[in-house]
Amino acid sequence: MARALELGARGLCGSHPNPSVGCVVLRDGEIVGEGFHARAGQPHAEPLALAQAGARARGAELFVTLEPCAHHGRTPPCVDAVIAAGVRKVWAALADPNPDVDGGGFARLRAAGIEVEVGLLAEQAQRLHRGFLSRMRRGRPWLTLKLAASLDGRTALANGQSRWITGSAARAEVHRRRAEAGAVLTGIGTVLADDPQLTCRESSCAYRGSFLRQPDRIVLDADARAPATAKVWAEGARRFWFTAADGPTPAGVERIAVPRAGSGLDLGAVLTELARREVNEVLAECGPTLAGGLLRSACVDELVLYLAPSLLGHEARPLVTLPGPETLEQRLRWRWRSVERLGEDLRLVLEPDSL
Ligand code: AOF
Ligand code: ZN
Repeated sequence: MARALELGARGLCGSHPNPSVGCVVLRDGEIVGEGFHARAGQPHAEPLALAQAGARARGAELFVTLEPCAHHGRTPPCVDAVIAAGVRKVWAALADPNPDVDGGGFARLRAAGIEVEVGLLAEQAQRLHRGFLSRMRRGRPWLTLKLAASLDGRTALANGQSRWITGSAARAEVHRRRAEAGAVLTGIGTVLADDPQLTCRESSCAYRGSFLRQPDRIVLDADARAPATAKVWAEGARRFWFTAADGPTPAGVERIAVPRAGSGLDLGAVLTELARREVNEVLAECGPTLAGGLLRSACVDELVLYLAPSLLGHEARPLVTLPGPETLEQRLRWRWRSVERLGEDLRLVLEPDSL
C-alpha cells in the first residue's frame, strides 16, 4: 500500500477533478503490476496495474488507495476489471465517498467472492486524496494558504517591493504546489500590484512522464476592478472571476456572482461555487487582506509558510491583516505538522488547532 500511495502521488499534477489513485498487484510477495490515474478520462489505476500483471493477476492481491469504482463514468467500472482478472483479495486504504460509488465497489467485489479489507494506511491515503475527499464530503475544496515572509514576519517593503524574499528552492516548490492543488486563488490587490500569471512553470511537475494540467486561476474581486489585460486572464487554464459588481467579462473567463461579506466577498459561498465546478483543492497565494479574511472565516485547512533568513524591519508589510483578539484565549491557534529546511529557507506546515 505504501507503494500504491507513492504511485498515486505521481498523478497529483494532472488527475483533477479525479483523485490521484495508485494501485499495486502483488503475487507471492512480488509486485507484478503497478498503475496510477494520471488524467481524467484516461484509465483508472486498477486496469493499468492489472494490464501490466496480465495472467499473473489470477489469485493475486490488489492494493489500491481508494475503493475501486462500480459506476460507468468517463471510464468503465474498475470492479469489472478486478473481477475479470481473477484477483483473490483487494486491500483498499479508503472507501470512495463519491455517491456513485460509496461502498458499491466493495459490495460488488464481495458478491463476486473476492475478499476485501479496508483501512490499510488510511491516514496517508486521506492526505493523498484530501482535495477529492473534501469536495465529496464537505462540498468545498481543501484550502492551503501559502505565505512567504522574512524572519520578522514581513512580506514586502513599505514601498511594496517584494519579489524574491525566499530562495529558488521555495519558489520551485510553490510552482509544484500550484499544479498539485489544481487551482490557485488570489485577490484583486495582488492582481493589481504584481500582475501574476499563477501558472506552473516548474519542469519537475511533469514528473516521470506524468501529465501536467495547468491550475485553474481564481480571482476574488468584489468591485470588479481586474483589468481585461491582467496576466491571470491569459489562456491555458480555467479562469474564475468572483465578484459582486457588474461589468464586461474578458473572453474565456467565467464570472461568478457571490454576495459581499464585510469589505470582501462571502468566502464560504466562493468555496461552494468552486466545489460545484469540481475544484478539489485550492492554493491561496494572496496579500495580507485576503489572507486575513480566509483565516478569520476559518476557511484555511493548511498553512504553508516559507520563512527567509532576513529581516525587513518594522515598517515593512505584515504577513496578514488580522484584527488582534481581545483576549489571549481567543487567539487563532495552529499546530506544527512539519518544520523543514528548504534551500536557504524554512518550510513550516501547520494545521488549525481545532481539527
Ligand atoms: C477508481 N480508480 O484510479 C480513480 C477512481 O469519470 P471516471 O470514469 O474517470 O470516474 C471518476 C470517478 O472515479 C471519481 O469521481 C472517483 O469517484 C473515482 N476515481 N476510482 O476506481 C481510480 N481515479
Ligand atoms: Zn475506477
